Amino acid sequence: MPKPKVALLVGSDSDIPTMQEGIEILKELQVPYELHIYSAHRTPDQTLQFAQRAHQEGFHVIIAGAGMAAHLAGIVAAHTLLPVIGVPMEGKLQGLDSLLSTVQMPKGVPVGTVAIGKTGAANAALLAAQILALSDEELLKRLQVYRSSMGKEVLNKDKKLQQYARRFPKN
Ligand code: RP5
Repeated sequence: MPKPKVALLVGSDSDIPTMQEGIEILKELQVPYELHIYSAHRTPDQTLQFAQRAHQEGFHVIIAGAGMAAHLAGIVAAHTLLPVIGVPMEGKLQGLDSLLSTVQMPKGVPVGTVAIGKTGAANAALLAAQILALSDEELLKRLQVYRSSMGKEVLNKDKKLQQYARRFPKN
């Protein structure tokens, strides 16, 4: 098993069901990952240590998901030059609090922020895979399959819709 290049961090175990959406995609794309619970506020020292060591540990991308005053992605980004993808969790205020505290980074320390909740977790995983695919031809092929099967699914739905419309015309 190759060493994981994607680190998934969540601020609490309560964030894991949301992050699971991304985990499933990484599994499907055969991207090894490591999942950790690190909180910017409850375990600040361990969070910092992880961020500082992540590059030398062999990670290439970090996905960090947290809710409420979601400082996890930002604090990690401040301590590494690896790309950090922030996933705002949908805990309170429908996730708007997390979205703003993840996305509103000051100039100089970027956090690539995705959508709130499960959609964001899924897109974070895909984005991480796309970054890795820049130097992994096999992963690129798996991503191409993922994209085209997504397109086929939509076209199939449209086909069924058109069949239904023909069977039950409005007039
Ligand atoms: C944040 O506070 C976590 O990322 C989580 O989304 C939220 C609530 O945490 P718990 O109280 O459920 O542990 O730090």
